[in-house]
Amino acid sequence: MRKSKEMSWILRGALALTFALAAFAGTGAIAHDVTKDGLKIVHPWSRATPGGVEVGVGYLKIENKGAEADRLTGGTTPIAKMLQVHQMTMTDGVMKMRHLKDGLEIPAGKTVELKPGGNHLMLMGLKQPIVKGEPFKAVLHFEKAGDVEVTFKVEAIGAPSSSDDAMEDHQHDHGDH
Ligand SMILES: [Cu+2]
Repeated sequence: MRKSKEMSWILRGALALTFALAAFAGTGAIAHDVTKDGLKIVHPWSRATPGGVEVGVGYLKIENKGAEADRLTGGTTPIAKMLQVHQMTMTDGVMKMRHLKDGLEIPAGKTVELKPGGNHLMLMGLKQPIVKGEPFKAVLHFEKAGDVEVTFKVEAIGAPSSSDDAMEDHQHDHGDH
């Protein structure tokens, strides 16, 4: 009798754990693509920052399915003082970044990718560290489409890439970039 009662508690425990894991997996895979006025913002992601660092990065893909070009001019986020669009260029082996004050063109029918080693969003004056696994919100400003609210998924410090698919999430903690 006593033994079967124990068994039933173990089963209940296992069942509760299964549900908890299912719920966790549900929130872990962030389906956070946003579409507005023909612009599709695909998988915004960022990297965790070491303590004391005041800048962070943001990457995403923008698909312009509309008939007109638009421009990504910048944005805002509660976690930093500024969110700017930066261009990355390589001149004689020296990497330089430049604030694109007039924004980045998103041509009609084209996909523009902001990615490591290329154009990116720069968060300046971080008010708090960016923490792996803790998404943050931001509003992107487009010349024509206006404000678009997005959520950035946060990968490890130095992560070279990111994926929406939890099964393909590998650990990249070696910090080279
Ligand atoms: Cu930058």
